[in-house]
Amino acid sequence: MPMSRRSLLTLAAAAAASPLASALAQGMPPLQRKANYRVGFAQTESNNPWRIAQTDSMRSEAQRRGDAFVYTDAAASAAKQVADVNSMIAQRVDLIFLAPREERPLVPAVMAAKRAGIPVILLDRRVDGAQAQPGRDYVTFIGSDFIDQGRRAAEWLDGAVNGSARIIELQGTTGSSPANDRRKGFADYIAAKSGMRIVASQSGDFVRDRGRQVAEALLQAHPDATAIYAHNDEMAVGAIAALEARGRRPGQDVTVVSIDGTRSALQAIIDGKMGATVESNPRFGPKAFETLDRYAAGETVEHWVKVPDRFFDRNNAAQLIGDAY
Ligand code: GZL
Repeated sequence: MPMSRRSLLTLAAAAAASPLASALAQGMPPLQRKANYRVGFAQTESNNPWRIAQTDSMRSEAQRRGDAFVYTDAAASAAKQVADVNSMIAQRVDLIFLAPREERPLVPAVMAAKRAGIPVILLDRRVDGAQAQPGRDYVTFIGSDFIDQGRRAAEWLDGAVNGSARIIELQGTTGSSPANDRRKGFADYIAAKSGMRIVASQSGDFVRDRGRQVAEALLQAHPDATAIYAHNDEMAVGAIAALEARGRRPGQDVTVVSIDGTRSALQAIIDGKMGATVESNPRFGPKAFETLDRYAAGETVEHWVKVPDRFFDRNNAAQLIGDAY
Protein backbone atom coordinates (compact mmCIF):
# COMPACT_ATOMS: atom_id res chain seq x y z
CA MET A 1 0.00 0.00 0.00
CA PRO A 2 1.60 3.31 -1.10
CA MET A 3 2.48 5.78 1.69
CA SER A 4 0.05 8.61 2.20
CA ARG A 5 1.16 12.10 1.23
CA ARG A 6 1.04 13.01 4.94
CA SER A 7 3.38 10.11 5.85
CA LEU A 8 5.79 11.04 3.05
CA LEU A 9 5.87 14.67 4.22
CA THR A 10 6.46 13.54 7.82
CA LEU A 11 9.30 11.26 6.69
CA ALA A 12 10.86 13.99 4.58
CA ALA A 13 10.67 16.44 7.47
CA ALA A 14 12.35 13.94 9.80
CA ALA A 15 15.11 13.26 7.28
CA ALA A 16 15.70 16.95 6.73
CA ALA A 17 16.06 17.47 10.48
CA SER A 18 18.59 14.63 10.81
CA PRO A 19 22.11 15.54 11.96
CA LEU A 20 23.54 14.15 8.74
CA ALA A 21 21.21 16.34 6.71
CA SER A 22 22.28 19.40 8.69
CA ALA A 23 25.95 18.51 8.18
CA LEU A 24 25.43 18.08 4.47
CA ALA A 25 23.54 21.35 4.41
CA GLN A 26 26.70 22.98 5.79
CA GLY A 27 28.61 21.44 2.86
CA MET A 28 30.36 18.98 5.15
CA PRO A 29 31.62 15.81 3.44
CA PRO A 30 29.69 12.73 4.59
CA LEU A 31 31.33 9.58 5.98
CA GLN A 32 29.66 6.37 4.95
CA ARG A 33 29.30 3.93 7.85
CA LYS A 34 31.53 0.89 7.25
CA ALA A 35 32.94 -2.05 9.17
CA ASN A 36 36.45 -0.65 8.65
CA TYR A 37 37.93 2.59 7.40
CA ARG A 38 41.08 3.80 5.71
CA VAL A 39 42.14 6.87 7.67
CA GLY A 40 44.98 9.33 7.28
CA PHE A 41 46.89 10.84 10.19
CA ALA A 42 49.03 13.86 9.24
CA GLN A 43 51.47 14.38 12.11
CA THR A 44 53.56 17.53 12.56
CA GLU A 45 56.90 15.92 13.55
CA SER A 46 58.36 13.17 15.76
CA ASN A 47 61.04 15.11 17.61
CA ASN A 48 59.62 14.85 21.10
CA PRO A 49 58.03 12.22 23.36
CA TRP A 50 54.65 13.97 23.23
CA ARG A 51 54.45 13.61 19.44
CA ILE A 52 55.61 10.00 19.59
CA ALA A 53 53.01 9.17 22.28
CA GLN A 54 50.26 10.76 20.21
CA THR A 55 51.22 8.81 17.09
CA ASP A 56 51.52 5.55 19.03
CA SER A 57 48.05 6.05 20.49
CA MET A 58 46.51 6.70 17.05
CA ARG A 59 48.29 3.78 15.39
CA SER A 60 47.41 1.36 18.20
CA GLU A 61 43.74 2.25 18.09
CA ALA A 62 43.61 1.86 14.30
CA GLN A 63 45.27 -1.55 14.60
CA ARG A 64 42.93 -2.60 17.41
CA ARG A 65 39.93 -1.76 15.19
CA GLY A 66 41.40 -3.26 12.03
CA ASP A 67 41.35 0.13 10.25
CA ALA A 68 43.96 0.98 7.61
CA PHE A 69 46.28 3.75 8.85
CA VAL A 70 47.99 6.10 6.37
CA TYR A 71 50.59 8.06 8.38
CA THR A 72 52.74 11.02 7.40
CA ASP A 73 55.35 12.99 9.38
CA ALA A 74 55.82 16.63 8.32
CA ALA A 75 59.28 16.85 9.95
CA ALA A 76 58.40 20.18 11.58
CA SER A 77 57.40 21.79 8.25
CA ALA A 78 53.93 23.28 7.83
CA ALA A 79 54.44 23.31 4.07
CA LYS A 80 55.25 19.61 4.04
CA GLN A 81 52.22 18.90 6.23
CA VAL A 82 50.01 20.60 3.61
CA ALA A 83 51.60 18.41 0.94
CA ASP A 84 51.08 15.36 3.14
CA VAL A 85 47.36 16.10 3.43
CA ASN A 86 47.13 16.58 -0.33
CA SER A 87 48.74 13.17 -0.82
CA MET A 88 46.11 11.62 1.45
CA ILE A 89 43.40 13.32 -0.58
CA ALA A 90 44.90 11.82 -3.76
CA GLN A 91 44.83 8.40 -2.07
CA ARG A 92 41.10 8.94 -1.35
CA VAL A 93 41.26 8.00 2.33
CA ASP A 94 37.87 7.95 4.09
CA LEU A 95 38.77 10.59 6.69
CA ILE A 96 41.83 12.64 7.68
CA PHE A 97 42.98 13.23 11.26
CA LEU A 98 45.13 16.37 11.21
CA ALA A 99 47.27 17.93 13.96
CA PRO A 100 47.84 21.32 12.26
CA ARG A 101 51.37 22.45 13.06
CA GLU A 102 50.48 26.14 12.74
CA GLU A 103 47.08 27.85 12.74
CA ARG A 104 47.15 29.65 9.37
CA PRO A 105 49.38 27.63 6.97
CA LEU A 106 47.23 24.52 7.42
CA VAL A 107 43.90 26.13 6.50
CA PRO A 108 44.38 25.37 2.75
CA ALA A 109 44.82 21.69 3.59
CA VAL A 110 41.55 21.62 5.53
CA MET A 111 39.70 23.35 2.68
CA ALA A 112 41.25 21.08 0.02
CA ALA A 113 39.99 18.00 1.88
CA LYS A 114 36.52 19.53 2.16
CA ARG A 115 36.45 20.29 -1.58
CA ALA A 116 37.54 16.71 -2.24
CA GLY A 117 34.65 15.41 -0.12
CA ILE A 118 36.90 13.98 2.62
CA PRO A 119 36.00 14.87 6.23
CA VAL A 120 38.74 16.19 8.53
CA ILE A 121 38.94 15.89 12.31
CA LEU A 122 41.49 18.24 13.94
CA LEU A 123 43.49 16.67 16.76
CA ASP A 124 45.45 18.48 19.44
CA ARG A 125 45.85 21.84 17.65
CA ARG A 126 43.44 24.21 15.91
CA VAL A 127 43.51 26.14 12.64
CA ASP A 128 42.66 29.86 12.34
CA GLY A 129 39.00 30.19 13.32
CA ALA A 130 38.53 33.23 11.10
CA GLN A 131 39.19 31.05 8.04
CA ALA A 132 37.85 27.61 8.91
CA GLN A 133 35.06 26.56 11.25
CA PRO A 134 34.11 23.23 12.88
CA GLY A 135 30.80 21.87 11.61
CA ARG A 136 31.25 23.75 8.34
CA ASP A 137 34.81 23.10 7.11
CA TYR A 138 35.91 20.22 9.35
CA VAL A 139 34.03 17.89 11.67
CA THR A 140 35.41 19.00 15.04
CA PHE A 141 38.48 19.86 17.15
CA ILE A 142 39.53 17.23 19.68
CA GLY A 143 41.99 18.71 22.16
CA SER A 144 42.89 20.32 25.44
CA ASP A 145 42.03 23.79 26.68
CA PHE A 146 45.42 25.45 26.16
CA ILE A 147 44.33 28.79 27.62
CA ASP A 148 43.33 27.00 30.83
CA GLN A 149 46.65 25.14 30.84
CA GLY A 150 48.47 28.49 30.80
CA ARG A 151 46.22 29.82 33.54
CA ARG A 152 46.80 26.74 35.73
CA ALA A 153 50.57 27.04 35.30
CA ALA A 154 50.44 30.70 36.33
CA GLU A 155 48.15 29.98 39.28
CA TRP A 156 50.51 27.30 40.62
CA LEU A 157 53.56 29.54 40.12
CA ASP A 158 51.81 32.43 41.89
CA GLY A 159 51.38 30.25 44.97
CA ALA A 160 54.86 28.73 44.76
CA VAL A 161 56.63 32.12 44.69
CA ASN A 162 54.21 33.92 47.00
CA GLY A 163 53.15 36.24 44.22
CA SER A 164 56.60 37.56 43.37
CA ALA A 165 58.69 36.40 40.37
CA ARG A 166 60.70 37.66 37.42
CA ILE A 167 59.76 35.12 34.78
CA ILE A 168 61.49 33.85 31.64
CA GLU A 169 58.92 32.36 29.23
CA LEU A 170 59.92 29.69 26.71
CA GLN A 171 57.24 29.74 24.04
CA GLY A 172 56.21 26.81 21.85
CA THR A 173 56.15 26.69 18.05
CA THR A 174 55.47 30.18 16.66
CA GLY A 175 51.98 30.38 15.18
CA SER A 176 50.74 27.18 16.80
CA SER A 177 47.53 27.24 18.83
CA PRO A 178 49.16 25.77 21.97
CA ALA A 179 51.84 28.48 21.94
CA ASN A 180 49.33 31.27 21.31
CA ASP A 181 46.85 30.06 23.92
CA ARG A 182 49.31 29.00 26.63
CA ARG A 183 50.88 32.44 26.39
CA LYS A 184 47.45 34.09 26.65
CA GLY A 185 46.25 32.00 29.59
CA PHE A 186 49.43 32.68 31.57
CA ALA A 187 49.63 36.39 30.70
CA ASP A 188 45.97 37.02 31.50
CA TYR A 189 46.41 35.48 34.96
CA ILE A 190 49.55 37.41 35.93
CA ALA A 191 48.15 40.69 34.57
CA ALA A 192 46.31 41.00 37.88
CA LYS A 193 49.43 40.12 39.93
CA SER A 194 51.69 43.15 40.41
CA GLY A 195 54.58 41.03 41.68
CA MET A 196 54.60 38.61 38.73
CA ARG A 197 56.39 39.86 35.63
CA ILE A 198 57.62 38.21 32.40
CA VAL A 199 61.09 39.71 31.85
CA ALA A 200 61.78 37.83 28.59
CA SER A 201 59.86 35.56 26.21
CA GLN A 202 61.13 33.62 23.18
CA SER A 203 60.22 30.51 21.18
CA GLY A 204 62.10 27.26 21.65
CA ASP A 205 59.80 25.52 19.13
CA PHE A 206 58.76 22.89 21.72
CA VAL A 207 62.22 21.26 21.27
CA ARG A 208 64.49 20.34 24.25
CA ASP A 209 67.82 21.54 22.86
CA ARG A 210 66.33 24.71 21.41
CA GLY A 211 64.75 25.37 24.80
CA ARG A 212 68.14 24.94 26.43
CA GLN A 213 69.81 27.35 24.00
CA VAL A 214 67.10 29.99 24.40
CA ALA A 215 67.16 29.62 28.19
CA GLU A 216 70.95 30.07 28.21
CA ALA A 217 70.66 33.30 26.21
CA LEU A 218 67.78 34.70 28.27
CA LEU A 219 69.43 33.78 31.58
CA GLN A 220 72.56 35.57 30.37
CA ALA A 221 70.47 38.68 29.65
CA HIS A 222 68.35 38.34 32.79
CA PRO A 223 70.49 36.86 35.60
CA ASP A 224 67.89 38.16 38.08
CA ALA A 225 65.19 35.81 36.73
CA THR A 226 63.61 33.76 39.51
CA ALA A 227 61.21 31.56 37.52
CA ILE A 228 60.92 29.80 34.17
CA TYR A 229 57.56 29.08 32.47
CA ALA A 230 57.97 26.64 29.57
CA HIS A 231 55.12 25.90 27.14
CA ASN A 232 56.20 22.24 27.18
CA ASP A 233 58.26 19.83 29.28
CA GLU A 234 60.92 19.25 26.63
CA MET A 235 61.91 22.92 26.71
CA ALA A 236 61.62 22.95 30.52
CA VAL A 237 64.08 20.05 30.78
CA GLY A 238 66.40 21.92 28.43
CA ALA A 239 66.10 25.01 30.62
CA ILE A 240 66.97 22.98 33.72
CA ALA A 241 70.22 21.93 31.99
CA ALA A 242 70.91 25.58 31.15
CA LEU A 243 70.34 26.61 34.77
CA GLU A 244 72.69 23.94 36.10
CA ALA A 245 75.34 24.88 33.53
CA ARG A 246 75.28 28.37 35.03
CA GLY A 247 75.56 27.10 38.58
CA ARG A 248 71.93 27.97 39.34
CA ARG A 249 69.79 25.54 41.39
CA PRO A 250 66.51 24.70 39.58
CA GLY A 251 63.78 24.13 42.16
CA GLN A 252 65.67 26.15 44.75
CA ASP A 253 66.74 29.57 43.46
CA VAL A 254 64.75 29.30 40.22
CA THR A 255 61.21 27.87 40.10
CA VAL A 256 60.32 25.91 36.94
CA VAL A 257 56.73 25.31 35.78
CA SER A 258 55.66 23.63 32.53
CA ILE A 259 53.00 21.77 30.54
CA ASP A 260 52.62 18.23 29.09
CA GLY A 261 53.37 15.60 31.80
CA THR A 262 56.20 13.62 30.18
CA ARG A 263 58.23 11.03 32.08
CA SER A 264 61.27 13.37 32.08
CA ALA A 265 59.18 16.12 33.66
CA LEU A 266 57.75 13.86 36.37
CA GLN A 267 61.30 12.68 37.14
CA ALA A 268 62.46 16.31 37.37
CA ILE A 269 59.61 16.98 39.81
CA ILE A 270 60.62 13.95 41.89
CA ASP A 271 64.23 15.22 41.83
CA GLY A 272 63.05 18.63 43.07
CA LYS A 273 64.19 20.46 39.89
CA MET A 274 60.75 21.19 38.42
CA GLY A 275 57.84 22.41 40.51
CA ALA A 276 54.82 21.31 38.50
CA THR A 277 53.53 20.50 35.03
CA VAL A 278 49.97 20.77 33.69
CA GLU A 279 49.01 17.67 31.71
CA SER A 280 48.37 17.96 27.98
CA ASN A 281 47.19 14.43 27.29
CA PRO A 282 48.64 13.04 24.01
CA ARG A 283 46.71 9.76 24.00
CA PHE A 284 44.08 10.70 21.41
CA GLY A 285 43.52 7.29 19.79
CA PRO A 286 40.32 6.02 21.45
CA LYS A 287 38.59 9.42 21.48
CA ALA A 288 39.59 10.17 17.87
CA PHE A 289 38.13 6.97 16.46
CA GLU A 290 35.06 7.15 18.73
CA THR A 291 34.40 10.58 17.22
CA LEU A 292 34.81 9.15 13.72
CA ASP A 293 32.20 6.51 14.52
CA ARG A 294 29.80 9.13 15.89
CA TYR A 295 30.14 11.19 12.71
CA ALA A 296 29.64 8.14 10.48
CA ALA A 297 26.51 7.25 12.48
CA GLY A 298 25.08 10.67 11.63
CA GLU A 299 25.37 12.08 15.15
CA THR A 300 25.78 15.81 15.66
CA VAL A 301 29.37 16.08 16.92
CA GLU A 302 30.08 19.04 19.21
CA HIS A 303 32.50 21.59 17.73
CA TRP A 304 35.06 20.96 20.48
CA VAL A 305 35.58 17.52 21.97
CA LYS A 306 37.49 18.63 25.05
CA VAL A 307 40.33 16.49 26.43
CA PRO A 308 40.58 16.66 30.26
CA ASP A 309 44.03 17.31 31.73
CA ARG A 310 45.40 16.36 35.15
CA PHE A 311 48.04 18.28 37.16
CA PHE A 312 51.39 16.88 38.33
CA ASP A 313 53.47 18.15 41.25
CA ARG A 314 55.46 16.69 44.16
CA ASN A 315 52.26 15.29 45.66
CA ASN A 316 51.58 12.81 42.81
CA ALA A 317 54.58 12.62 40.42
CA ALA A 318 56.12 9.51 42.02
CA GLN A 319 52.74 7.76 42.06
CA LEU A 320 51.97 8.54 38.38
CA ILE A 321 55.37 8.35 36.64
CA GLY A 322 54.82 4.66 35.84
CA ASP A 323 52.14 5.54 33.28
CA ALA A 324 54.01 8.54 31.82
CA TYR A 325 55.42 8.59 28.26
C1 GZL B 1 49.92 20.11 22.79
C2 GZL B 1 50.84 19.77 21.65
C3 GZL B 1 52.21 20.28 21.91
C4 GZL B 1 52.85 19.70 23.15
C5 GZL B 1 54.27 19.69 22.72
O1 GZL B 1 48.67 19.58 22.54
O2 GZL B 1 50.38 20.39 20.44
O3 GZL B 1 53.01 19.90 20.82
O4 GZL B 1 52.62 20.47 24.28
C6 GZL B 1 54.11 19.14 21.31
O5 GZL B 1 55.09 18.90 23.51
O6 GZL B 1 55.21 19.34 20.51
